[in-house]
Amino acid sequence: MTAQDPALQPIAVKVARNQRLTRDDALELFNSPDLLTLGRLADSANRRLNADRVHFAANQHINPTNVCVLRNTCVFCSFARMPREAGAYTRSLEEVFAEADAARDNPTREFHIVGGLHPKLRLAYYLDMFRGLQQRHPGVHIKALTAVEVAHLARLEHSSVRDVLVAMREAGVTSLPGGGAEVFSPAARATIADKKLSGEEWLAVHREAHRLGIPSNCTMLYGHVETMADRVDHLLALRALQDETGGFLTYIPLAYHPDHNELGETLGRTGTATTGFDDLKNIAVGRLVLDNIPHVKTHWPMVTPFISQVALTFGCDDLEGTVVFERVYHEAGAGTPMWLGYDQVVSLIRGAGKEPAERDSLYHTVRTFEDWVPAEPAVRPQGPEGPAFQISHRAKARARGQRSLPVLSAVDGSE
Ligand code: V47
Repeated sequence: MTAQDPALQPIAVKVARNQRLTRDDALELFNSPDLLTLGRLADSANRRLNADRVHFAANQHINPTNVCVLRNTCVFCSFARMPREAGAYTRSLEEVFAEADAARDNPTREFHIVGGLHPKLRLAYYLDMFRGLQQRHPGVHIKALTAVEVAHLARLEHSSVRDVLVAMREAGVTSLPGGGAEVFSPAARATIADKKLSGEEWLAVHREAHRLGIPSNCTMLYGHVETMADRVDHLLALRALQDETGGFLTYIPLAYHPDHNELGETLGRTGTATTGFDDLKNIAVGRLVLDNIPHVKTHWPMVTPFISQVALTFGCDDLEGTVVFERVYHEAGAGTPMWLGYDQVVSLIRGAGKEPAERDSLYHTVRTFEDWVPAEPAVRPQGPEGPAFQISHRAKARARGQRSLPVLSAVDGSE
């Protein structure tokens, strides 16, 4: 393969030979403007691992609380609230179970449960939630609590991370989501998430989970104050832990959204998100550097379904699923729908010339689509003006003023 950017030529040779890339190689990749070569290299690396198959999960997001002790120090986050701040909420277990009952009308196979670091919600609340969900929805996997939440619960309980993880596993948790990693660079972390657990501590929680047989995902938040070297060192730290444990299932680059948060205002970036160019580059470089992580996932709520579809030929083999309902990025100004229909996800994957495969949280294939006929014709997912976009403009305007959770009109029908 000939690279247009000559600096990529030696890397192309290594990729063809399936050789590990160095720190300098990874820097060249991030610094190169030759996006199509990056895409072709990452596509060939992905094909070696996953052929034409693209997985997706029929999943439901549950955010039990947005109250977070890091509200004032994680300046990139638009989701968190102080306990008495307008828009703060904490769900009772009955409310969580009622929300999860929506799963009965959807082909849900995964609950994705993350929230704030509540100062008073104890481990027992979460364990009762997991047990209750398992009892009510025995076929649905539970992917729950970021490393940050696990470490917070261990502190609240005067317990160890290991004991919290064991209790979570016994209550039905099958894997950990990859959030909270942000970017490990101490300098960038001091700017965007000063009081959050350090990169080393984040890695230590995942190491412990992997030792206990709990697989996990990993992420990197990009597009804020991080340097290219920060991105590379973050990926190398993930790769090193994967060499040690083999416990990461998928890597998900997360595109920073600057609306309704202090960092966006400080940077003067309100209303502008990452570029499609950088979104695709992060997918491609992630695939090339993380040679030991089996999957790379594109998170369409952040980068749009259109970029996610293109990402499938830039090294990505997993398209974030139905995502009923996404709140964290929509609080930060994401203009994407709050969910996609099952058939829309399958159509997006098919439309990229790939073979869709529905999976569970652990990447077991649960359905393939050789003889599939869409229930509805393939549709272009609607943007802010369409009915699939469920945050009303009135609610959004309110949220802008007072950081309150936008109303989900499909849920409460109030707007
Ligand atoms: O850690 C918060 C990010 C993460 C913003 O494991 C923001 O399958 C952009 O854990 N702009 C939580 N990002 C989300 C998460 C996740 C998401 C998708 C898939 C998986 C998985 C896990 O959301 C946080 C942070 O990195 N985040 N605020 C923002 N303004």
